[in-house]
Amino acid sequence: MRLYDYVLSGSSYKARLMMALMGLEYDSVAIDFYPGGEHKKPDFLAINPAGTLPVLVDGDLTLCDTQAILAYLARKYDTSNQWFPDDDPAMLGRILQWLAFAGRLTDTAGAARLHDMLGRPLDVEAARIGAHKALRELEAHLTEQSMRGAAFLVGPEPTIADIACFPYTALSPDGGIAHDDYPAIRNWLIAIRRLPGFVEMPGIHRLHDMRDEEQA
Ligand SMILES: N[C@@H](CCC(=O)N[C@@H](CS)C(=O)NCC(=O)O)C(=O)O
Repeated sequence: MRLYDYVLSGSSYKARLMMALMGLEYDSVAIDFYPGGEHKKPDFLAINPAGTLPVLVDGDLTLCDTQAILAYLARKYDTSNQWFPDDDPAMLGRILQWLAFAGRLTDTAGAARLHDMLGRPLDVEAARIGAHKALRELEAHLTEQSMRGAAFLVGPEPTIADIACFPYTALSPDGGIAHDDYPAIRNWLIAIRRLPGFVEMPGIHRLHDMRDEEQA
């Protein structure tokens, strides 16, 4: 498999994280998103006319939407049927709902981050208001989940819904959107960072549980 990738892209990181958690090998093709703007140049537009990252190529298949990439990887390569279960219509519906919600996070928190980090023109206050509205919804849902004893978005195990929503939630302080008012979100971010196989990106570090080492 080949992933067209940019190290600071939260969307590309969703695909990298999913493949790491599933133990999948792939080749990364680094695209000079900034400052080169390579994703808007003809060679890349021939691969993805939308000019967005990431793009996954697996044999004859080219996928250009991040959430579609997560769904494909899980259905094709997840032998445990954990990441995108295929036997429960209600769970399918809930997961798809969170994949759509992930798009809202990209368009609000992700956009504010591009504004603050790369100087993208944007009504950044409107983006931050939209991001906080989304995070309040996420906080309320995760609070209910934790009362049910579920650490993740749709149940006790993580699914592609968590992977889709994780990066732009975790990175939102880069766009001026703090996590202070969202304790359930902070716990969820920790639960994901604790998953076996978790990989970092700049701005999202692995959770190093020092207590065991300190006691040793
Ligand atoms: N709906 C797309 C959006 C992905 C997206 O926004 N990717 C960003 C990088 S994180 C991008 O390529 N944006 C193009 C740009 O801002 O020029 C998806 O989920 O795949």
